[in-house]
Amino acid sequence: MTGKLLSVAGYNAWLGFNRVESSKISNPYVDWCGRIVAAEKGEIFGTAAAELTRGIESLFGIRPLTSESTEGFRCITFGTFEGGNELISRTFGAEIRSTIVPEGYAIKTNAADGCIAIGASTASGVLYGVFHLLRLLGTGCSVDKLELVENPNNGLRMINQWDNIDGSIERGYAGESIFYVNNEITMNMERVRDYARLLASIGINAIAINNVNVHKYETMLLTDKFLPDVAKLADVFRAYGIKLFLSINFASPIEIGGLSTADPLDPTVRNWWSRITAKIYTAISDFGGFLVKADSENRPGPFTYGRDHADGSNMLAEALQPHGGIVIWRCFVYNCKQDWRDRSTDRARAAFDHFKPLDGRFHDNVILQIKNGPMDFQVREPVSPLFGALEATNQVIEFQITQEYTGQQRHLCYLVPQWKEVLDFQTHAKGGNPSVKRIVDGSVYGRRFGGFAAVSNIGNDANWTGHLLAQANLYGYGRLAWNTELSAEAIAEEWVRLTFGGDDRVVRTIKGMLIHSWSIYESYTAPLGVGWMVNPDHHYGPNVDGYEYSKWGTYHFADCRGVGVDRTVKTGTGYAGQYMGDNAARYESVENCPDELLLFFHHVPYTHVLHSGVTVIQHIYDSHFNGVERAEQLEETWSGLAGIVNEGLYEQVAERLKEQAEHAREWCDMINTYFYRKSGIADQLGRKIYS
Ligand code: GCV
Repeated sequence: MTGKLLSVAGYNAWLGFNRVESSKISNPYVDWCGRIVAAEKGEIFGTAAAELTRGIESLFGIRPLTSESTEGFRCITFGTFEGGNELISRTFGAEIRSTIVPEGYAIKTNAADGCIAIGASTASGVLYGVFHLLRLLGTGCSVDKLELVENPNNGLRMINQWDNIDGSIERGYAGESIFYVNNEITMNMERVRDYARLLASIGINAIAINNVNVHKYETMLLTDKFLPDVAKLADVFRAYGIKLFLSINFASPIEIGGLSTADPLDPTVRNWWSRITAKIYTAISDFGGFLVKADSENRPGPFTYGRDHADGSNMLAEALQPHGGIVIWRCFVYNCKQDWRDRSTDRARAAFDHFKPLDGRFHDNVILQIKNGPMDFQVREPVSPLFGALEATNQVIEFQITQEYTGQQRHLCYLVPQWKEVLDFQTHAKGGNPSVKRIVDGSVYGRRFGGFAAVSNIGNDANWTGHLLAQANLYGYGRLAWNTELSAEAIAEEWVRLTFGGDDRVVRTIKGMLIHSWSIYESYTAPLGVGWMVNPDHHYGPNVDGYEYSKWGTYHFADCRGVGVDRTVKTGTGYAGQYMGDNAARYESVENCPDELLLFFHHVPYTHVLHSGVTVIQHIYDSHFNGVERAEQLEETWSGLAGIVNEGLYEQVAERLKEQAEHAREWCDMINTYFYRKSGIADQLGRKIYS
């Protein structure tokens, strides 16, 4: 199957390494690439050699010789500092070695010894270095004078699969699961391996392979029925330096253990978890640990027993601790039955209200996983106020690569600019101004664990992500998790070059489309921080009052007088007060609140004048009409690449952009009509808003 897929445009993603025309090959390139010198044995070293060989073959059409010495020829060599490779020892002195953390690496062109050397202190570091060199070769960089050191900013760089064992994927928009089919683990390990390659090439080092909503049957993944096959998946990922985690059901002791309770303080429950955990480690000696969604959206959790989230997570942490495992516990906890007529309760407050009081009570091997915003991966939300507020707790930030609320991979929405904004947000924590990225990497509070997690956007579609350009989000997530200083533009450019080749016009055009796409999508779907105007359950398409948890009300509170949610301390839900220092003051004030979040924090009349100089209602009309025009332009811009980019790739994108433009018109009609009816105020420019 994979053989067939390999020929499908997009399957190789950014690892396709388009052939460099022979006339363009400079001799030094081929000189360096004719030989690989590597002496160390081990699975990940084998992966590194295979990837380097495959990349070079694909780029230059030559198969490098692999040997343990140079035999007088130029070569690429890799190895660990202590691994006995003389070229590595000669190239990297003690000073460089001391700057490299376990997964980091150094690459240097050593002219004297005739090698390009990749040195690291671990096999994983070597593999990441090999992928870096391939990236340089694939984007046409000179390798004659390389001298670089790379260390990851984040220790944990994780992917969460929301795959169900029946083969479906919750919020998946690119086909079915590559892990499960018909209530079994797939035996198509080739496809899983190809996914592992993609992930390792962007620095991912952990994966949870099943949905956080663990239903009864999925609970069985912890049992003998499935563990041997789970272990096979772990084997595939191990060869790429990726640890496997399982999402668990908090009520497992009842569901599969035959106990009458899952109370985390009950000794029989604690023993049960210790036993089952030990069994998992017998099957998978380097098992990563558990990912947990508890007391959220009808999932069981410690609240049933009058316990809190520290009690729940610490119980699991104790079971994992002897084996070196960790618990990743999600903070997505809110009352989904909330009555929106009661304006004093606010879903946005929930994560902070639940977890801030528990700061300091979590074991050392518990990590809290916090969604980037207080709600749920909307097109625009403020940053979660928990970042910076938790001083004595390990934490990772959770992003959603799968585009649940951002166009479901039918619309183009490059999310890296959004993630950059979140990561660069200044928290005012610790009496200073550390950004979110420095909180989640663990450096501000000196935490043991930190990093990124994100919900994957892949499925078994031949091009992995449905919308080909959505591959840029997966690529960008990994690159950013590794290096939070990379710009959204630099990541986009790298991805375009690797995927489509180096033609300047192609690079400029696609990069431009990616960079503007979030703002385009926002402009016709989510004005001024209002989200949730989507159809219930599947969350695709416009429906202003449609969201299923808007019990008896809406998430935007539009009425004839105005729109927006009052989240101020003075007159609203008090959410603005969860921020620190100037942030709290800025959001509290209707004058100082940034336009793009105004309706998230304030209920204002339609005639309220924004910093931009136009009224709220006029902004809603303008942004929707402009959004449609810009979506149409995307289609037009792409058509300029017909005959220039690979036809298979071209067609896939053209079809999606056509749908996007049509659909943007529907959004525009629905939203503008709704607000015209509510406000009774017509568009000042006389455009037709009532169709
Ligand atoms: C996995 C949102 C999604 C759910 C998802 C949940 C979560 O509510 O709509 O499908 O469940 O987030 O993050 O747990």
